[in-house]
Amino acid sequence: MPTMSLSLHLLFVVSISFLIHKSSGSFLAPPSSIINPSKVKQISWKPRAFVYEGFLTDLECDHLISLAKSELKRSAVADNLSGESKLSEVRTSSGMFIAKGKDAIIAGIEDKISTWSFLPKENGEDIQVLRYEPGQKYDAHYDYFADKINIARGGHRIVTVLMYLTDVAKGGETVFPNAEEPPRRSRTPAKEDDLSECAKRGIAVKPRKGDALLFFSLYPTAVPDTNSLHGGCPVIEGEKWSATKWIHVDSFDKNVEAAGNCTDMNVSCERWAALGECTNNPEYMVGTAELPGYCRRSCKLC
Ligand code: PD2
Ligand code: ZN
Repeated sequence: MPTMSLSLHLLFVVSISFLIHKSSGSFLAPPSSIINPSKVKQISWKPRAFVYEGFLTDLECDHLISLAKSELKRSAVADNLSGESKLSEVRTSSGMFIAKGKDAIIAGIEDKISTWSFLPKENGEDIQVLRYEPGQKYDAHYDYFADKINIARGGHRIVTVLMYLTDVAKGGETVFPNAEEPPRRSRTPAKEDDLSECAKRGIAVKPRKGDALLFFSLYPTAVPDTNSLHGGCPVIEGEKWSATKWIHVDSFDKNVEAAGNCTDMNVSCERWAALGECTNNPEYMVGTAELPGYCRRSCKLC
Protein backbone atom coordinates (compact mmCIF):
# COMPACT_ATOMS: atom_id res chain seq x y z
CA MET A 1 0.00 0.00 0.00
CA PRO A 2 1.54 3.40 -0.94
CA THR A 3 2.60 5.56 2.06
CA MET A 4 -0.06 8.18 1.42
CA SER A 5 -2.97 5.75 1.39
CA LEU A 6 -1.61 3.89 4.46
CA SER A 7 -1.60 7.09 6.53
CA LEU A 8 -5.07 7.96 5.26
CA HIS A 9 -6.22 4.48 6.26
CA LEU A 10 -4.73 4.89 9.75
CA LEU A 11 -6.39 8.27 10.10
CA PHE A 12 -9.72 6.66 9.17
CA VAL A 13 -9.32 3.88 11.78
CA VAL A 14 -8.32 6.37 14.51
CA SER A 15 -11.23 8.69 13.64
CA ILE A 16 -13.73 5.85 13.69
CA SER A 17 -12.55 4.59 17.10
CA PHE A 18 -12.60 8.19 18.39
CA LEU A 19 -16.18 8.56 17.19
CA ILE A 20 -17.19 5.25 18.76
CA HIS A 21 -15.69 6.33 22.11
CA LYS A 22 -17.28 9.76 21.80
CA SER A 23 -20.72 8.33 21.08
CA SER A 24 -20.51 6.09 24.14
CA GLY A 25 -19.71 9.11 26.27
CA SER A 26 -16.21 8.02 27.28
CA PHE A 27 -12.95 9.55 26.09
CA LEU A 28 -10.69 7.77 28.56
CA ALA A 29 -11.56 4.09 28.84
CA PRO A 30 -12.68 2.01 25.86
CA PRO A 31 -16.45 1.51 26.03
CA SER A 32 -17.21 -1.74 27.84
CA SER A 33 -20.53 -2.04 26.01
CA ILE A 34 -18.95 -3.46 22.85
CA ILE A 35 -19.39 -7.19 22.30
CA ASN A 36 -16.35 -8.88 20.80
CA PRO A 37 -17.34 -12.23 19.22
CA SER A 38 -13.71 -13.43 19.22
CA LYS A 39 -13.90 -13.63 23.03
CA VAL A 40 -16.74 -16.16 22.87
CA LYS A 41 -15.79 -19.84 23.06
CA GLN A 42 -18.20 -22.71 22.55
CA ILE A 43 -18.08 -25.40 25.26
CA SER A 44 -20.92 -27.65 24.13
CA TRP A 45 -23.50 -28.04 21.36
CA LYS A 46 -25.81 -30.25 23.44
CA PRO A 47 -26.84 -27.98 25.14
CA ARG A 48 -25.73 -24.93 23.15
CA ALA A 49 -23.37 -23.32 25.68
CA PHE A 50 -20.71 -20.63 25.31
CA VAL A 51 -18.26 -18.77 27.55
CA TYR A 52 -17.35 -15.11 27.03
CA GLU A 53 -14.01 -14.43 28.68
CA GLY A 54 -13.91 -10.95 30.25
CA PHE A 55 -17.58 -10.16 29.65
CA LEU A 56 -17.74 -7.89 32.74
CA THR A 57 -15.11 -5.41 33.89
CA ASP A 58 -13.80 -5.58 37.48
CA LEU A 59 -15.79 -2.43 38.19
CA GLU A 60 -19.03 -4.04 36.98
CA CYS A 61 -18.40 -7.18 39.07
CA ASP A 62 -17.61 -5.15 42.21
CA HIS A 63 -20.64 -2.93 41.65
CA LEU A 64 -23.02 -5.92 41.45
CA ILE A 65 -21.57 -7.33 44.68
CA SER A 66 -21.76 -4.02 46.52
CA LEU A 67 -25.43 -3.54 45.55
CA ALA A 68 -26.26 -7.05 46.72
CA LYS A 69 -24.21 -7.37 49.91
CA SER A 70 -26.63 -5.83 52.40
CA GLU A 71 -29.78 -7.30 50.78
CA LEU A 72 -29.01 -11.02 50.64
CA LYS A 73 -31.66 -13.56 51.60
CA ARG A 74 -31.64 -17.35 51.52
CA SER A 75 -32.30 -18.44 47.88
CA ALA A 76 -35.53 -20.23 46.98
CA VAL A 77 -36.61 -22.59 44.17
CA ALA A 78 -39.90 -22.82 42.23
CA ASP A 79 -42.18 -25.75 43.08
CA ASN A 80 -42.53 -27.99 40.00
CA LEU A 81 -46.32 -28.20 40.16
CA SER A 82 -47.61 -25.03 41.83
CA GLY A 83 -44.75 -22.75 40.68
CA GLU A 84 -44.63 -21.30 44.19
CA SER A 85 -41.29 -20.15 45.55
CA LYS A 86 -40.04 -22.27 48.48
CA LEU A 87 -36.86 -22.89 50.47
CA SER A 88 -35.07 -26.14 49.63
CA GLU A 89 -31.84 -28.00 50.33
CA VAL A 90 -31.45 -28.18 46.53
CA ARG A 91 -30.22 -24.60 46.64
CA THR A 92 -28.37 -23.30 49.67
CA SER A 93 -26.94 -20.00 48.43
CA SER A 94 -28.11 -16.49 49.38
CA GLY A 95 -29.30 -14.02 46.79
CA MET A 96 -31.24 -10.92 45.82
CA PHE A 97 -32.65 -9.29 42.67
CA ILE A 98 -31.48 -5.99 41.17
CA ALA A 99 -34.24 -4.02 39.43
CA LYS A 100 -33.78 -3.62 35.67
CA GLY A 101 -31.91 -0.45 34.70
CA LYS A 102 -31.39 0.43 38.40
CA ASP A 103 -28.42 2.61 37.47
CA ALA A 104 -26.19 3.28 34.47
CA ILE A 105 -23.84 0.36 35.22
CA ILE A 106 -26.68 -2.15 35.52
CA ALA A 107 -28.31 -0.80 32.34
CA GLY A 108 -24.95 -1.13 30.56
CA ILE A 109 -24.59 -4.78 31.64
CA GLU A 110 -28.16 -5.45 30.44
CA ASP A 111 -27.33 -3.82 27.08
CA LYS A 112 -24.36 -6.15 26.66
CA ILE A 113 -26.46 -9.21 27.57
CA SER A 114 -29.08 -8.18 25.04
CA THR A 115 -26.49 -7.69 22.28
CA TRP A 116 -24.75 -10.99 23.01
CA SER A 117 -27.96 -13.05 23.27
CA PHE A 118 -29.78 -11.30 20.37
CA LEU A 119 -32.78 -11.03 22.71
CA PRO A 120 -34.54 -7.79 23.76
CA LYS A 121 -34.00 -6.42 27.27
CA GLU A 122 -37.74 -6.62 27.97
CA ASN A 123 -37.56 -10.44 27.73
CA GLY A 124 -35.14 -10.61 30.67
CA GLU A 125 -35.92 -10.98 34.37
CA ASP A 126 -34.16 -8.78 36.92
CA ILE A 127 -30.53 -9.82 37.48
CA GLN A 128 -30.20 -12.17 40.43
CA VAL A 129 -26.95 -11.90 42.41
CA LEU A 130 -25.93 -15.02 44.33
CA ARG A 131 -23.38 -15.66 47.05
CA TYR A 132 -22.16 -19.19 47.85
CA GLU A 133 -20.09 -19.83 50.98
CA PRO A 134 -18.10 -23.05 51.51
CA GLY A 135 -20.42 -26.08 51.26
CA GLN A 136 -23.18 -24.11 49.50
CA LYS A 137 -24.39 -25.28 46.07
CA TYR A 138 -27.23 -25.43 43.59
CA ASP A 139 -28.12 -29.03 42.69
CA ALA A 140 -28.67 -29.97 39.05
CA HIS A 141 -31.88 -28.48 37.64
CA TYR A 142 -33.42 -26.99 34.51
CA ASP A 143 -33.92 -23.27 34.13
CA TYR A 144 -37.09 -23.79 32.06
CA PHE A 145 -40.28 -24.31 34.07
CA ALA A 146 -42.68 -27.23 34.26
CA ASP A 147 -45.59 -25.25 35.77
CA LYS A 148 -48.12 -23.04 33.96
CA ILE A 149 -47.88 -20.12 36.41
CA ASN A 150 -44.23 -19.33 35.73
CA ILE A 151 -44.65 -19.78 31.97
CA ALA A 152 -47.57 -17.33 31.90
CA ARG A 153 -45.22 -14.38 32.22
CA GLY A 154 -42.99 -14.16 29.12
CA GLY A 155 -43.29 -17.84 28.16
CA HIS A 156 -40.43 -20.30 28.71
CA ARG A 157 -36.97 -19.22 29.72
CA ILE A 158 -34.91 -19.69 26.57
CA VAL A 159 -31.46 -18.43 27.58
CA THR A 160 -29.52 -18.09 30.83
CA VAL A 161 -26.52 -15.78 31.14
CA LEU A 162 -24.50 -16.60 34.23
CA MET A 163 -21.81 -14.08 35.14
CA TYR A 164 -19.00 -14.88 37.55
CA LEU A 165 -18.18 -11.98 39.86
CA THR A 166 -15.23 -13.54 41.72
CA ASP A 167 -12.58 -16.20 41.23
CA VAL A 168 -13.15 -19.24 43.46
CA ALA A 169 -10.16 -21.00 45.04
CA LYS A 170 -11.76 -24.49 44.85
CA GLY A 171 -15.14 -25.82 43.71
CA GLY A 172 -18.15 -23.69 42.69
CA GLU A 173 -17.99 -24.75 39.03
CA THR A 174 -21.14 -24.74 36.90
CA VAL A 175 -21.56 -28.26 35.58
CA PHE A 176 -23.70 -29.79 32.79
CA PRO A 177 -23.97 -33.50 33.70
CA ASN A 178 -25.99 -34.43 30.57
CA ALA A 179 -23.95 -32.43 28.08
CA GLU A 180 -22.45 -34.33 25.19
CA GLU A 181 -18.72 -33.92 24.76
CA PRO A 182 -18.39 -32.20 21.36
CA PRO A 183 -15.94 -33.64 18.83
CA ARG A 184 -14.12 -30.29 18.92
CA ARG A 185 -14.76 -27.45 21.32
CA SER A 186 -13.22 -24.06 20.87
CA ARG A 187 -12.52 -23.55 24.60
CA THR A 188 -9.76 -25.56 26.24
CA PRO A 189 -11.28 -27.32 29.27
CA ALA A 190 -9.86 -26.53 32.74
CA LYS A 191 -7.10 -28.90 33.90
CA GLU A 192 -8.45 -31.95 35.78
CA ASP A 193 -6.45 -30.97 38.90
CA ASP A 194 -8.21 -27.60 38.99
CA LEU A 195 -11.69 -29.18 39.04
CA SER A 196 -13.69 -30.56 41.98
CA GLU A 197 -15.08 -34.13 41.85
CA CYS A 198 -18.56 -32.66 41.19
CA ALA A 199 -17.27 -30.78 38.13
CA LYS A 200 -15.73 -33.93 36.68
CA ARG A 201 -19.24 -35.40 36.30
CA GLY A 202 -19.89 -33.39 33.16
CA ILE A 203 -18.79 -30.42 31.11
CA ALA A 204 -17.85 -27.73 33.64
CA VAL A 205 -17.03 -24.04 33.73
CA LYS A 206 -14.65 -22.84 36.42
CA PRO A 207 -15.71 -19.44 37.81
CA ARG A 208 -13.37 -16.63 36.83
CA LYS A 209 -14.08 -13.01 37.72
CA GLY A 210 -15.64 -11.26 34.70
CA ASP A 211 -16.33 -14.39 32.60
CA ALA A 212 -19.90 -15.20 31.55
CA LEU A 213 -21.61 -18.43 30.51
CA LEU A 214 -24.55 -18.34 28.09
CA PHE A 215 -26.62 -21.44 27.42
CA PHE A 216 -29.94 -22.29 25.83
CA SER A 217 -32.63 -24.20 27.73
CA LEU A 218 -34.72 -24.70 24.58
CA TYR A 219 -33.93 -26.13 21.16
CA PRO A 220 -34.39 -23.75 18.20
CA THR A 221 -37.78 -25.48 17.83
CA ALA A 222 -38.73 -24.06 21.29
CA VAL A 223 -38.87 -27.58 22.78
CA PRO A 224 -37.10 -27.81 26.18
CA ASP A 225 -33.59 -29.25 25.87
CA THR A 226 -33.01 -31.86 28.60
CA ASN A 227 -29.27 -31.64 27.94
CA SER A 228 -29.43 -28.21 29.60
CA LEU A 229 -29.57 -29.82 33.07
CA HIS A 230 -26.95 -27.93 35.10
CA GLY A 231 -25.90 -27.24 38.67
CA GLY A 232 -23.59 -25.14 40.79
CA CYS A 233 -20.99 -27.40 42.45
CA PRO A 234 -20.38 -26.93 46.19
CA VAL A 235 -17.79 -24.28 46.98
CA ILE A 236 -14.86 -26.00 48.67
CA GLU A 237 -12.57 -23.07 49.39
CA GLY A 238 -13.23 -19.33 49.14
CA GLU A 239 -16.46 -17.57 48.33
CA LYS A 240 -18.36 -17.53 45.03
CA TRP A 241 -20.41 -14.60 43.77
CA SER A 242 -22.36 -14.92 40.54
CA ALA A 243 -25.13 -13.02 38.76
CA THR A 244 -27.84 -14.66 36.67
CA LYS A 245 -29.97 -13.16 33.91
CA TRP A 246 -32.80 -15.47 32.79
CA ILE A 247 -34.29 -14.51 29.43
CA HIS A 248 -37.71 -15.56 28.16
CA VAL A 249 -39.05 -16.20 24.67
CA ASP A 250 -41.41 -13.21 25.03
CA SER A 251 -41.60 -9.96 27.00
CA PHE A 252 -41.31 -10.41 30.76
CA ASP A 253 -42.40 -6.78 31.33
CA LYS A 254 -45.62 -6.69 29.30
CA ASN A 255 -47.89 -8.41 31.84
CA VAL A 256 -46.56 -6.27 34.67
CA GLU A 257 -47.52 -3.15 32.77
CA ALA A 258 -50.98 -4.62 32.25
CA ALA A 259 -51.25 -5.59 35.94
CA GLY A 260 -50.12 -2.12 36.99
CA ASN A 261 -52.98 -0.84 34.91
CA CYS A 262 -55.55 -2.76 36.94
CA THR A 263 -58.52 -0.44 36.75
CA ASP A 264 -62.03 -0.56 35.35
CA MET A 265 -62.50 1.91 32.56
CA ASN A 266 -66.28 2.13 32.78
CA VAL A 267 -68.36 2.90 35.92
CA SER A 268 -70.76 0.10 34.98
CA CYS A 269 -68.08 -2.65 34.92
CA GLU A 270 -68.99 -4.07 38.33
CA ARG A 271 -72.67 -4.36 37.38
CA TRP A 272 -71.89 -5.89 33.96
CA ALA A 273 -69.50 -8.40 35.59
CA ALA A 274 -72.27 -9.43 38.04
CA LEU A 275 -74.54 -9.99 35.02
CA GLY A 276 -72.00 -12.42 33.49
CA GLU A 277 -70.59 -10.10 30.84
CA CYS A 278 -66.97 -11.24 31.52
CA THR A 279 -67.83 -14.54 29.86
CA ASN A 280 -70.57 -13.31 27.53
CA ASN A 281 -68.63 -10.37 26.13
CA PRO A 282 -64.92 -11.11 26.74
CA GLU A 283 -63.64 -8.99 23.82
CA TYR A 284 -64.86 -5.82 25.52
CA MET A 285 -64.59 -6.84 29.19
CA VAL A 286 -61.37 -8.89 29.24
CA GLY A 287 -59.55 -8.15 25.99
CA THR A 288 -56.21 -9.75 25.09
CA ALA A 289 -52.61 -9.35 26.30
CA GLU A 290 -51.97 -6.99 23.39
CA LEU A 291 -55.24 -5.06 23.79
CA PRO A 292 -56.50 -5.27 27.40
CA GLY A 293 -60.27 -4.97 27.90
CA TYR A 294 -62.25 -2.30 29.74
CA CYS A 295 -63.30 -4.21 32.89
CA ARG A 296 -60.22 -6.25 33.86
CA ARG A 297 -60.58 -5.40 37.56
CA SER A 298 -64.24 -6.44 37.87
CA CYS A 299 -63.49 -9.59 35.83
CA LYS A 300 -60.86 -10.40 38.52
CA LEU A 301 -57.99 -10.57 36.06
CA CYS A 302 -55.58 -8.50 38.07
O1 PD2 B 1 -24.34 -19.94 40.25
C1 PD2 B 1 -24.32 -20.96 39.56
O2 PD2 B 1 -23.28 -21.57 39.26
C2 PD2 B 1 -25.61 -21.46 39.03
C3 PD2 B 1 -25.71 -22.77 38.66
C4 PD2 B 1 -26.89 -23.22 38.16
C5 PD2 B 1 -26.70 -20.64 38.89
C6 PD2 B 1 -27.84 -21.16 38.34
N1 PD2 B 1 -27.94 -22.42 37.97
C7 PD2 B 1 -29.02 -20.33 38.12
O3 PD2 B 1 -29.02 -19.18 38.60
O4 PD2 B 1 -29.97 -20.79 37.44
ZN1 ZN C 1 -29.83 -22.68 36.76
